[in-house]
Amino acid sequence: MNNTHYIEELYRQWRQDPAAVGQAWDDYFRRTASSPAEQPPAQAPTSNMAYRQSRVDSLLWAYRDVGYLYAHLNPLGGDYGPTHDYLNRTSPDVYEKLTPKDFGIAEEDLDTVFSAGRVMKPSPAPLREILTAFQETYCGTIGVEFLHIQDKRIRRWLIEKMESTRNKPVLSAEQKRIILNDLLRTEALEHMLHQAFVGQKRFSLEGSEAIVPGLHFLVDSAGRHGIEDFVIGTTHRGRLSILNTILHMTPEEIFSRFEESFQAGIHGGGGDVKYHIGYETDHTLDDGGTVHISMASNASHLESVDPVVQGKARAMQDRKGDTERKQVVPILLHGDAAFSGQGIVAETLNLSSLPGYATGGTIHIIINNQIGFTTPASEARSSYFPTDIAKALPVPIFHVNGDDPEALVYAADLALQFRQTFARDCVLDVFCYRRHGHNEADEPAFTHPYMYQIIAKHPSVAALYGQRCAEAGIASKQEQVAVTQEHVDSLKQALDRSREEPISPTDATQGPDWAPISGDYSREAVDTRVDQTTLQRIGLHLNTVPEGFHVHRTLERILTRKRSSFEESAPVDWASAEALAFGSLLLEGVPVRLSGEDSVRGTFSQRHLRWWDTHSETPRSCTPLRTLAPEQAPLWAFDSPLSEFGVLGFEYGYSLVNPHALVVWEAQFGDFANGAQVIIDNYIASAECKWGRRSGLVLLLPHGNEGQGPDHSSGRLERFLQLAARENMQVCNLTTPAQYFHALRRQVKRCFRKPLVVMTPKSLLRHRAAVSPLSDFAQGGFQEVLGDPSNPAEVERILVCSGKVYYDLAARREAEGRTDTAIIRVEQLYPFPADALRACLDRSPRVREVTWVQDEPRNLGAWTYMCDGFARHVPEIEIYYFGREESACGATALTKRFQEEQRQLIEGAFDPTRVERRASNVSMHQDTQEREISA
Ligand SMILES: Cc1ncc(C[n+]2csc(CCOP(=O)(O)OP(=O)(O)O)c2C)c(N)n1
Ligand SMILES: [Mg+2]
Repeated sequence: MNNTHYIEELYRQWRQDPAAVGQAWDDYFRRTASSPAEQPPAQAPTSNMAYRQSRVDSLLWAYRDVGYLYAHLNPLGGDYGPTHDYLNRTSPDVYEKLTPKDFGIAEEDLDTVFSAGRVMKPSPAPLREILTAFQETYCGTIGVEFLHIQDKRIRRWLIEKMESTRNKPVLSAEQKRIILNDLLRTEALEHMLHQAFVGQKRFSLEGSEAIVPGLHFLVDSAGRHGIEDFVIGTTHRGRLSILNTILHMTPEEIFSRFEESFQAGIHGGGGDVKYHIGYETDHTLDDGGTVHISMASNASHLESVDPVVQGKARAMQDRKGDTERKQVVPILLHGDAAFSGQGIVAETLNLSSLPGYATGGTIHIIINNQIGFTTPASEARSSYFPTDIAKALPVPIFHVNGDDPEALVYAADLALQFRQTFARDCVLDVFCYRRHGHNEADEPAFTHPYMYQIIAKHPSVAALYGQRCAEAGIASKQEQVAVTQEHVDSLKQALDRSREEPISPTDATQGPDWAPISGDYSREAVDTRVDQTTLQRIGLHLNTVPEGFHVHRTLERILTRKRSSFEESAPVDWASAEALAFGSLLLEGVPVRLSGEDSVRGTFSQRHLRWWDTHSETPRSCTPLRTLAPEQAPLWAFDSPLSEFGVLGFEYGYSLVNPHALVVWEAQFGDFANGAQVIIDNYIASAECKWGRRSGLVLLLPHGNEGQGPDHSSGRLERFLQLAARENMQVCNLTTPAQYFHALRRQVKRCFRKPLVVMTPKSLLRHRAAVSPLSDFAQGGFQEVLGDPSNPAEVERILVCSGKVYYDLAARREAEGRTDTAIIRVEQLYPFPADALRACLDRSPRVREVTWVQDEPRNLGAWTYMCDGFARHVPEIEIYYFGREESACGATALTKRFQEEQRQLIEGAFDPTRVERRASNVSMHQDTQEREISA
């Protein structure tokens, strides 16, 4: 069969069934729409055409698959290791090569006409032309990884977008001038800071300045995409330039921060370094509209702000009712070393599409300067690119040469389109370099002389782009010099002005929602009561299974029991108290958000916020707290992924934006909260002091030495108490359901917000005595200290304790029929309840000493804190310790040993001879001889 016959035959088949001839010929025949014999292609295919087209198809697919390996990504070029093997670990031969020969395509076929697929133009066309098009698309200054995406709709969408544009921007002269101006302006600012504040840390953006026009075009496109808010989280690198160019912080303010010439004592705390500060602005768009841009304050701990930004964005979306999550867009900037090195990145990526945490997609921008402080890429990661971790998600990764700002502008736009279309993250890996050392006092040539020789000779991003613009007639060299001079002059004037009249830091506000609740900590009581009828109504609703719904038999028994106890106004247990707090708040219009590992059911099967129908053949559930009343506030309750750092960071971020919701994070066991220690130390405890950021977040940490071993016994109360200062948060160890109820309600009823850390019970969830009469919910309120009703005239000794040990002590006292010992419970440990304690102790004026009893080992729990607290706040009372000896692991896992320890603890507490009287509240160091119980 000759060529014409071959095509005629295909054409005949196509007329009968277009699908029979394959995509390429289908396209071709559709376009020619008449007999190919009448309009033969320039070069007709030869006899084994179908096979050869399949080889071409394979080669073209390989471009899509691994084209990025051959893209021109590294601005430092071949001299500094070829892009495709810059890790220098393996021979380039291990990667698929994109040569026709490697795909069994003969040299002569370069001029044969083949199909290039549905999208790419020209097609059909000589292979030579097709390959040029693919080379441009996949191996230019953008390399894209997208074939790890399983969803064929996403793949098709990307192919369509990329092949129809050849991954090239179409920018007007005006747009190019904007890019140039951004680069010149950024360079001028960086140089000015360098000269004016020699050696001061600013973490220069030089080498990665393309980030600025990239971000600029991104925020400028807000109107087109219906975006109202961008929430940015960024790193140290280039933050000051970004603050100036994108968030419009004036140079005067930036300079004043370097001079530290403003009034000291921000937020009553020490403030923070300038490259951690948050800021916000209303950015004006071309059409006259505005987009709000906020940058989150962040701790030095790289990437720790990632989940915080997600939480903020989610809360903003919830506040706006942005259910499609298209109006609020998070942008995260990362360093290359941090992105691949910090586990929180993976945790945050994993949140991205979960029902409780999705934000509709984040634009990730990696400033891939090929180094982390002194550590080269080859020692920073085991993956090829720093972004490989993101391939866990079905999202594209665009690697972009940072010397081509137009490519970044294009890729950023595509990323945003992708995000708005698929509600997924998108990753931009900006391949660049770091012109100077890690910071301005750092010498990079100690460790990277070779790299820095290349960098020294490498023209700046602005210089290279300026050259391009000059050649294209966009802006002449002279014009560029004039623009730079203008920037420099205006910066000089700003510097002079800032020296004459320093600008105090104008940190971002927390938003108008905070206005009514921006008071300082106060002990003033708030009304947290709920009338008994409402409580009963809530209680009955929450324990009534809807008609036709079948809950698990065990749950049914529990619900029946609880229902009748509400009917009879019987005492209420812990889980019901929590449900009453949630339910009453929801009815009062306060949204409640609870998340934690297995929190919806409850780790201890105590909560059951959502019921599942055991008879239904398809999953069917109901959440009674959502159906209390039509006008109630929303309940958002989610089982979190198995993450502490990420999820707590998220909930913290959420609480920053929505102070009118009760936002609660629960650890599975309190012990696991230490996986989120960075969020606890560097945000929850210190954000107000550093950045004036307030939060009413609640942490529930199941706590108690109950024989479950070292890692299931402690919410690490001592750590929170050590972090407590200047009324930065509230730390509670509660013992009654009513106290818990009032503490939760108090949290959103006050005119201020402070984080609330609650050590929550485990065995007390089902302890007969750990119940509260319904009247305690309808009357009174939270009490910092629970006194003892014993007859003061009989009291000879006072035990002070906190948490579950109270019930053990009380049971022993009752068993012994003792009336000479009072037991006082400290429910709120911080802020220190000096007045409440004194009021309880003063009931027994004869007793001027107390014994602190705790079930945590001596080095843990509240002992050292209480010892110091008594000395400082209640010096008239001596306090002694009785409890376990110190322990390096916190708790025993051996049941018998635990029981023996516990027996000694409870018996010994009532034996005054066991407690040696020493002035232990004067100094812990003096009383190491003190007798303690020994296990
Ligand atoms: C969790 C954490 N560990 C260590 C540091 C100290 N540190 C600050 S910047 C930096 C290097 C970061 O490298 P990279 O992420 O590539 O960003 P670059 O500075 O290159 O822009 C290190 C180790 C830190 N800030 N946070
Ligand atoms: Mg780096």
